[in-house]
Amino acid sequence: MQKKDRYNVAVLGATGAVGRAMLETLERRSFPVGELRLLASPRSAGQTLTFRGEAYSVQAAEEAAFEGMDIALFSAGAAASQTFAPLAVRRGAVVIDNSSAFRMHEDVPLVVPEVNPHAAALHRGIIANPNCSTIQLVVALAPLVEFGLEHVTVSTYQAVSGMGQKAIDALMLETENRDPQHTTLFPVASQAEHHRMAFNVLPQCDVFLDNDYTKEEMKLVNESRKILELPDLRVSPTAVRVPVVYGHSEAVRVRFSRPVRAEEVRERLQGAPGVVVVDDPASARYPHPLMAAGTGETYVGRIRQDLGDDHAVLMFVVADNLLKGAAWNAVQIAELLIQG
Ligand code: NAP
Ligand code: 3JN
Repeated sequence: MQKKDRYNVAVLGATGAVGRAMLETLERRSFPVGELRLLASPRSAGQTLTFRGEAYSVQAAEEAAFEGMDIALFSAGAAASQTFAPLAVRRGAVVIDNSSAFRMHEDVPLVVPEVNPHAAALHRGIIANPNCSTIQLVVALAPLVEFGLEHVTVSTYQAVSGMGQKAIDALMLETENRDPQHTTLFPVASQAEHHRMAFNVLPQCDVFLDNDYTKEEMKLVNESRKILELPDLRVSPTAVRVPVVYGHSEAVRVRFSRPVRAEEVRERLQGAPGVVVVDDPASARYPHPLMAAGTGETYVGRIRQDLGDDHAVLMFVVADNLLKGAAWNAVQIAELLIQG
């Protein structure tokens, strides 16, 4: 991208959970924003959002809104991305897309800056941001590739904020409701029906596919392989929703092609980009969602040997799904672009 003092930025989905986190992240990073355009559906047109103490009016998304924009940060779902990304590119913007719309397209880089920053330079107008569960998984796995990654078994514990602002509001209402069976229904495009989230654990994130895995589980498989450039990596996922507001957790078993000690894994992860090792069980120091919430790091702990297999190590991986899992990763990509 051509070097400038300031870059014009459009945020599509600005009124949503991820969009708002993007604005906060741009502000926190002092990103050199010139003109800022906040876009959403026509429902939000005229609504006001604040950026660097200034009020901005939200506009309904349309092609002309991308004219003159250098960077367009998208978080309005896959359908809106399919519609607007080609239009934004046509108007000259580079799109950093948080949806699944283009992630597996061969000519679209899927980027986690700590893992494959080189891929960003190969873009043809669109760069995809991976799924939140995938991002924190690959941040923790990438430093271990040199040990010969063979098979990753991962169970997620995903916060409800992964389903958007309406899901957060619904969890709050359910938690306050005295009827233990009460379910607050909210519209989620991907979920035809859902159960009460408060005081519950649901082995479903996104819709089920013909192979009995959920779409979220298959994102973990396919996106991890693409980012790590390991097309044959075996990944066995289970994605689970828990009544946590911010922060996805993952119990991960990694099997290597040779014997690897837990201590080797701990040493390799210490100081790895974007990773914070928190692993002192005797003092109850291990990662948990409240530790990660509001931060951009990926926390790894409970690193221990598989009792039955000297090729395998277990660990617990936690990150803020709206920051490292979405907004911060997207802004990191934008920072890569402007660094040239
Ligand atoms: P959300 O809180 O429900 O917000 C959705 C946003 O998209 C709102 O600003 C909404 O505008 C806007 N929108 C919806 N349909 C639109 C349309 N047709 N045209 C223009 N704007 C439209 O959801 P969220 O949690 O922020 O997530 C939004 C999307 O980001 C998800 O669908 C997903 O694709 C992606 N996401 C990715 C990750 C990740 O893993 N990297 C994590 C979470 C989300 P209104 O307010 O006007 O309705
Ligand atoms: O459920 C979660 O915790 C993460 C959800 C991500 C999500 C939600 C709706 C649509 C996505 C995504 O990023 O994969 C999508 C989508 O774009 O398909």
